[in-house]
Amino acid sequence: MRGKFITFEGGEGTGKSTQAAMLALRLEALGLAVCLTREPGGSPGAEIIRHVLLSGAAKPFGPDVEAMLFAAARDDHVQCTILPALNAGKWVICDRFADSTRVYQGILGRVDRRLIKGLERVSIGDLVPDLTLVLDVPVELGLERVKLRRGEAKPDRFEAENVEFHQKLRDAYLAIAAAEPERCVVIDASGPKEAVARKIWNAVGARLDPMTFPVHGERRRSEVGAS
Ligand code: T5A
Repeated sequence: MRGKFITFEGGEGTGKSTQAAMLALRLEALGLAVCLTREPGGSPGAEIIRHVLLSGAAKPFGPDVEAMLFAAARDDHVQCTILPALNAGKWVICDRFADSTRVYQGILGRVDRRLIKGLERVSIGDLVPDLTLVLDVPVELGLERVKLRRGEAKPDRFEAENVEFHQKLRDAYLAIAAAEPERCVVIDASGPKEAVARKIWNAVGARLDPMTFPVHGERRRSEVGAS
């Protein structure tokens, strides 16, 4: 049986990486096989492109080229990591996916919609997430969290943009979620980590019902509790 594909989306510091890891643990506790991955990156080739993008080395070439590089990374990631895992029956949890290109390059970078669509067609084909969790926090809170975590280190290519950029980012994600309610759930991620994790678990349960997914390992549903 094909696995399930869950993506986490949202602006900087909304807690995507934290919550993706917490969800992975919770699914594993049910005995499910999980592949936790991220973009840009998630495969050896894509991790090399990640470095080029986040260092800012590609910025002088403009948003069109950045969009092409994100798509090239995604193509490698889909072929080498995501599809093999789904075909093996794993639950794939991906920290950012195609919505990030739609928002950062398409809406913020003003890359032509036809180019974004064409790149999606080439890089993901008909692969659509079963569920996209859009983590939402006020911009100032997200940036504060990122700043706290960064300490004295330099902000990356996108963290360095101004507050207006991040507000547009937030609005764009909410617009995608409103346009595709069958795929997306918006999660208010401004509370403590555990409270956010509970909201996510409820959304995953309501949409994908992991408790009924066949378990191939030794642990059975009755053994893991359902708190
Ligand atoms: N990008 C990516 C594009 O432009 N186009 C694309 O197609 C793709 C795929 C990726 C960058 O690339 C851009 C978008 C990004 O700018 P990244 O380094 O992978 O860069 O960074 P992000 O994905 O933006 O992730 P961040 O690490 O900035 O934010 P997260 O993952 O949302 O947040 P997280 O979990 O790392 O948490 C940040 C800090 O907050 C704390 C955490 O402990 C951590 O210190 N935290 C909380 N604190 C209090 N309460 C909570 N509920 C908290 N949750 C987390």
